[in-house]
Amino acid sequence: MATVVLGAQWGDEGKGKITDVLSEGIQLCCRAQGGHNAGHTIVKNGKTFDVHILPSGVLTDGCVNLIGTGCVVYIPQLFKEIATVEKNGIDTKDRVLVSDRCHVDLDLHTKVDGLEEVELGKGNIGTTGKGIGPTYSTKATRSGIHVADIFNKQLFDTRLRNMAAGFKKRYGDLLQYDADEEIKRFDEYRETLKPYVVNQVPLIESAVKGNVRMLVEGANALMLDIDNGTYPYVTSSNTGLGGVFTGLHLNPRKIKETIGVVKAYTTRVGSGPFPSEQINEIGEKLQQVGKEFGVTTGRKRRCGWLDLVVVKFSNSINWYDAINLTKLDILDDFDEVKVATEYTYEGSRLASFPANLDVLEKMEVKYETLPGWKSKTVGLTKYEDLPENARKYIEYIEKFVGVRVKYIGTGPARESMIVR
Ligand code: 2SA
Ligand code: GDP
Ligand code: MG
Repeated sequence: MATVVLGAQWGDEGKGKITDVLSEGIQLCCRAQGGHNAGHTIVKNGKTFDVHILPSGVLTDGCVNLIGTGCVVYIPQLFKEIATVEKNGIDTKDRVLVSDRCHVDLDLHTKVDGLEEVELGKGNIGTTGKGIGPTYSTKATRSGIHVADIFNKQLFDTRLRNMAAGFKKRYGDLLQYDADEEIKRFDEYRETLKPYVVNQVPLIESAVKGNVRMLVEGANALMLDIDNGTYPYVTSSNTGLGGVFTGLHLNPRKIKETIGVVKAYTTRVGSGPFPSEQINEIGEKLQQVGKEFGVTTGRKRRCGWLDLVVVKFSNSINWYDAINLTKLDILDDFDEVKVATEYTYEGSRLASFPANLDVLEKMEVKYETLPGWKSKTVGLTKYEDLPENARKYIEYIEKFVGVRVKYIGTGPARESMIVR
């Protein structure tokens, strides 16, 4: 049986923390999509770990971690993260697996990512610059490289050179890239990578048939989904429930619980629509108190009130069984808290989150104001111990979205969690 953890907003809701918490007793923790653009912070035994490509179950003894077929992998980052985890005394032997069908994110893709952003100028996406979009692009145009292809030198070298030649035609001298240098590095990876690579199909099939306890960790979040997010200001994979099935081919009837991770306010990194953004002292306070900096790029995250239209929209796509409300403690010192509950455009209420960027720009956002609680919730572990107004806030969310708030985060540490 599998538990699925998915981001319900624009990412950085705290998926890493809940994945780590739930990974106790889990036999297989999987990533289904995305690459090292993700940044998942886990605070365990007083130590802070940031993982980007490794699943967050890597810190849990006995838990095997799979980077699934739907992911794109930048091999140097994989080795770097394994080394960091090992240096902290965590044994990863036989506990990290990479699907041989994952696409390889090359230095070439990183360079192209940068060039695409420069070309977009003011209208840039604000990517993490990790080559994610170009890697998914070459996958879709069938000029990409599988992890499996790494082990056939002639095939790998030819495909890499062809890909580089294609981009060279497109960008000319703007593309400063040395194919020989990257090929040389892969000559070294070929042997070191081998023990990690698996054919995922029989692995997942036997895990499903054997009722192995599985946990799936979503990366990025629903509003960054290539199909359902704020296109084109999205990442290049399916970050919602759909991506779990293409990336991991689980049996859908074996999903025990889908958990939507919802931050108690909203953040976004990169460009694009953000209806409840507060470009004022409220936004600054959320940014500072919430320590909202990108884990991968160090960029300041944009901040605003919780947008329940967004959460409801993401629930319509991901079908959450439960919500993990995170970072409730960051709202401890507000006299009042607002939640966005409705969008109106040209005088009419919009039934759902709109696709059209023009509508998103012109529409009005309506807020409900709730009283703050002005007392510390940091580290609380019992629902009854929360101040009444904090409970009212949670119950308001629950009622609005129609999904039970089962887990509540009250601090970065894994212990700072209320389970209802
Ligand atoms: P990309 O690099 O092609 O995936 O960028 C496309 C958009 O997706 C956003 N994106 C993210 N948003 C939030 N968190 C992410 N991970 C890092 C973190 C981000 C960071 O955990 O903090 O360090 O800046 C992430 N990854 C991609 C990105 O901002 C673009 O809007
Ligand atoms: P992810 O990308 O969804 O895994 O989220 P990130 O790790 O990028 O960002 C979430 C940040 O909030 C991390 O620094 C976490 O340590 C921190 N965090 C998670 N849950 C809580 C919480 O309940 N309270 C506080 N104060 N911090 C939290
Ligand atoms: Mg993150």
